[in-house]
Amino acid sequence: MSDRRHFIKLGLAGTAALAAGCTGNEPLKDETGKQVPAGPSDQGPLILSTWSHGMPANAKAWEVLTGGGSVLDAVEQGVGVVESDFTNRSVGLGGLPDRDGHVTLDACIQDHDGRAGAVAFVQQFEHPISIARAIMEKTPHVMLAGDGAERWALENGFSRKVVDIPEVREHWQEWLRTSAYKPVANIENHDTIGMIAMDAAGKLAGSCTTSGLAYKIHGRVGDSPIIGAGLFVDGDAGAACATGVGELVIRIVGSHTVVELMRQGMLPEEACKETVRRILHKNPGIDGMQVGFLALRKDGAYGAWSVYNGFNYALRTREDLVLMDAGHEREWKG
Ligand code: SD4
Repeated sequence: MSDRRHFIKLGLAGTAALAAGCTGNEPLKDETGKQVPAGPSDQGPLILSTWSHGMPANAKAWEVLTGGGSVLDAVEQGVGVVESDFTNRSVGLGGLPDRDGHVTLDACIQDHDGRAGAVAFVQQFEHPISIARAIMEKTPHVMLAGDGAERWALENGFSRKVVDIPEVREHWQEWLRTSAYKPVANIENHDTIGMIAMDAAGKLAGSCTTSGLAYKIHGRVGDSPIIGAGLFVDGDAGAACATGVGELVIRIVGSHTVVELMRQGMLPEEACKETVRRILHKNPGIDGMQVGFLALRKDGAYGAWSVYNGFNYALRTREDLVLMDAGHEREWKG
């Protein structure tokens, strides 16, 4: 299925609808009416991002790529749009805080050749994804965390940004009344952005950025800044990113697993499905915890799969501009 080519023509109506906040496009469907993630695309750049906030992120990444930027520039600046959207409660400084009331951010980036940068547990920076890239390009390390990462960022041209959002504070104060902690990611709209992209020459890159699970223990780091867990890119095989309860993803090094399965010949959707099934096999008791994977094979084939319904992803190619529903293992009934 995923080897077939399905294109949606992006006409003026679609563009206008996108500006108005929706695509106006029908999802890609096969002859039985089933929605299909399709590829490969030999039509030029291809950008995939998790969730509906992937639409504006993809738009920016597309602008960067078609304006002559590199695929690494595209995945950095693409997710940067969502980091700067302070109405977003799961990415960037507008995110929900940890149980002590601090918004702590995680991000990582990786290029075609596997070079990688990551930042974890940082506060008061608008663009953790750009700090991650700077760590990759300017240090001999892959990841910096906490105070040290903040100090390094300040010494390397990044500035603090303090954002106080009354709605977020009230939400946290409300949470404090019970302090009940049950991470039901995505079902509660707590949605990381992961982006994986390919340029016209077939070069891959990926990025991932999040404020992490709401009301986590102060100091907790999820999968999103961990290369191999929240994101993995290997230009020889493909790229993958993850969203959902990070602990479940870290334990099986999820994104790396997806890429390795594609390397062994699986279609992207099959690789995501197999990885989701491995999580369910290892954690039979999970209830309501979402995990989703999004994958791009080196030839442009792509696919996604999640534990529960509700996970969607944004696709941008020359002809496609659409939000797709991922396939899933289980129905979430709320
Ligand atoms: C985390 N994976 O911190 C992130 C949260 C997330 O959709 O992706 N939510 O565990």
